[in-house]
Amino acid sequence: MVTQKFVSFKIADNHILKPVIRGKSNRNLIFERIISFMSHRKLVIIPTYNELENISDMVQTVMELEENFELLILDDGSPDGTAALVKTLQNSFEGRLHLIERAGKLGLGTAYIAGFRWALARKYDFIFEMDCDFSHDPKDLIRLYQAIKDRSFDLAIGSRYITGVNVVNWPIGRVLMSYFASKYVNFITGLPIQDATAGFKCYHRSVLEKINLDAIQFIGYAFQIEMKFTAWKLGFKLIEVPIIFTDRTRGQSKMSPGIFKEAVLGVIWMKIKSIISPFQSVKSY
Ligand SMILES: Nc1nc2c(ncn2[C@@H]2O[C@H](COP(=O)(O)OP(=O)(O)OP(=O)(O)O)[C@@H](O)[C@H]2O)c(=O)[nH]1
Ligand SMILES: [Mg+2]
Repeated sequence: MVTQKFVSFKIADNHILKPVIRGKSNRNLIFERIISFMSHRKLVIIPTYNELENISDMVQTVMELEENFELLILDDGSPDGTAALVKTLQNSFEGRLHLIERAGKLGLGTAYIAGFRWALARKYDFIFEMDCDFSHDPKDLIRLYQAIKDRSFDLAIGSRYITGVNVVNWPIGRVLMSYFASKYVNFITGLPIQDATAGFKCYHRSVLEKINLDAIQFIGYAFQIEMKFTAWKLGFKLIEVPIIFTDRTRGQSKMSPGIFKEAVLGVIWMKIKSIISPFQSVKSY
């Protein structure tokens, strides 16, 4: 026999096998658990702006991974024709490669918010954030998923700083800036995460359902901090998974001084806001 706790875990975790019949044998439940893992729907969201040199390899690499990932490319009208190439690739990966096109460059944060809404409306279970420039190794998607698939944690963060400093080919100034940005975030907000600006993540859908996406206000690195801070304040469990981050070898960086300034001031604003009006969750789907 199994405990009540395990039965309720099954009900909460699986959309397809509901309802779970109480009092089943251990063997049946182990079997159902395996089916449950296999039936998890996983969507990787990749925002793109002028990623023509990377997009084809990226799509191919994700599609060939052992886990069954779907991809949502969120392109902001890239002048280099990234979206047109995605449309061509869709013929080879029907049903697994999705595309949202926006008219102009509206920023990383709003692109992800649009992607999260799309994913929630379509009942994906695990929703990933990843860059298109191969700074994040697509193979690590599997490790992020494995870190939270049994639901001991709710949000997995691919972390450059949990085991030393794992950054390849960044100038030392950029590494120091990124490393101390996380220390600054820890100091101001108390967020217990070593890599606060990390943009390689896996959310269980429950996190995105509870966060009031309308209230997320930042678009660059501050967006990444704001999402982690909000999830943590709402009581979700975060885990850092060590990754090696490699600087892009193809295409142009979109990092700008404005993004940096938003992060520095945004962190202080986030902390003040959390004191004067504590976070409220929403159930929007
Ligand atoms: N849709 C959309 N995607 C964006 C925008 N800005 C950046 N991106 C994408 O977001 C991801 C991260 O952007 P990067 O240029 O690599 O920025 P970064 O990772 O902060 O900086 P570097 O690694 O130094 O280049 C990439 O896939 C970009 O194409 C934007 O305004 N809209
Ligand atoms: Mg990058």
